[in-house]
Amino acid sequence: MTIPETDFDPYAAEVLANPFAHHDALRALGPVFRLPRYSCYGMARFADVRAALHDWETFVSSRGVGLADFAQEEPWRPPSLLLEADPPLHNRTRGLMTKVAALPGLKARLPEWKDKAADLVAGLTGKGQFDAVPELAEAFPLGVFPDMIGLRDDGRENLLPYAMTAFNAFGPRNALLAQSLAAAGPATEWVMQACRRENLKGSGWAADVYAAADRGDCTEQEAERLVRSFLTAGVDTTVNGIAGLLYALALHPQEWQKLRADPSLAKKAIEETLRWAGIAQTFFRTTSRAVNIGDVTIPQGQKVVLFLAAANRDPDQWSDPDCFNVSRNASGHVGFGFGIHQCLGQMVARFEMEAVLAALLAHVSEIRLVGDIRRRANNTLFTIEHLPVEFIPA
Ligand code: OVM
Repeated sequence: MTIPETDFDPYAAEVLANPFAHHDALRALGPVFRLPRYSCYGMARFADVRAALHDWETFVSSRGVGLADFAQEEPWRPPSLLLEADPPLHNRTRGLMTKVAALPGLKARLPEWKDKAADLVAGLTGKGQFDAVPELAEAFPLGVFPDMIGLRDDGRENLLPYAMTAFNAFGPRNALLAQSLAAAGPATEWVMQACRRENLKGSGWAADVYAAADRGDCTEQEAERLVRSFLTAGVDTTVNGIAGLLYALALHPQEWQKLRADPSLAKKAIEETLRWAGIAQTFFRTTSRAVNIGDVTIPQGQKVVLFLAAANRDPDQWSDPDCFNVSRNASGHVGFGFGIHQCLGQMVARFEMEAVLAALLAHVSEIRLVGDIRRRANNTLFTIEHLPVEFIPA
């Protein structure tokens, strides 16, 4: 059978502004389709996206998890030793980083994070209208994450522009990428320098990575690049997780009141946000061999774009998938990916969202959307740049 083709452009401005409007059509094409515009294949159904993420031997990461094929073109930065690596290298780096980011150390920080979130939210409650992106969604992660890493104090404003570039770089070489590369040159250089042992604090996750190098689990150069993974993946993603949570709750006042009436739904509400918000829209894999999907074949050496956000709203997997429902069991979503590359920092993201949500439940009775949200176009992330709200005191 011939593979369905579509002239759909995932990176058209109008699509980046509202990707969900196009996902029904993508899922309807079949388990796999071709996007001749980008000389790649795509999958948008939950079962197929999940199966591809699971099969890391066929759908490899070492040729890049964006459109660029590292076997054909030079990556924009030295490849990540985690994200853009396959076993056996990936097993070693992932094992080391999993220990650094282990749950007990993270749990120990939660009380302090909750205090910090409560202070921030209390300061914003009853003060009238404000932009919840800079004042909360950015302020909170920037207030806790760089300190946990042990990052230098000066220059932290470079983290967000750098991350925007990194996520744009998973897409095509379009105007968005060109603009962010041009704008973020110094930010990228700052991040590279900030990852060096001599520029980091003596304690924190970065110091723990260098301790692994001292034990011989990785080289000094590898440690530097692994610290870079924390800084690339850990900031903009959680900013948009928190922004997505605030937006979802502001947009669905009845869901917010359900949560207030039963705060034990908090964890479910966070998982539902991760499913519904579509923060990481897409990631790619490259086929290491020809692979049959149903009655069609993807040849070897092909880029495949996995529409994670479409999978997370597949009606064959989720009932009433576009509906944000805090009492839904959203576990099993692929918002953090799936399989051996599933987000290493997912518990950091959940704990940050939990701290913010607990603060909202303690201080706020109503989250009022008082204007239009604005998004910042990005080739991978579905971002919120401006979220005008008012917090009514409890
Ligand atoms: C990395 C990394 C990991 C996950 C996401 C990501 C830019 C980067 O290892 O550099 O997004």
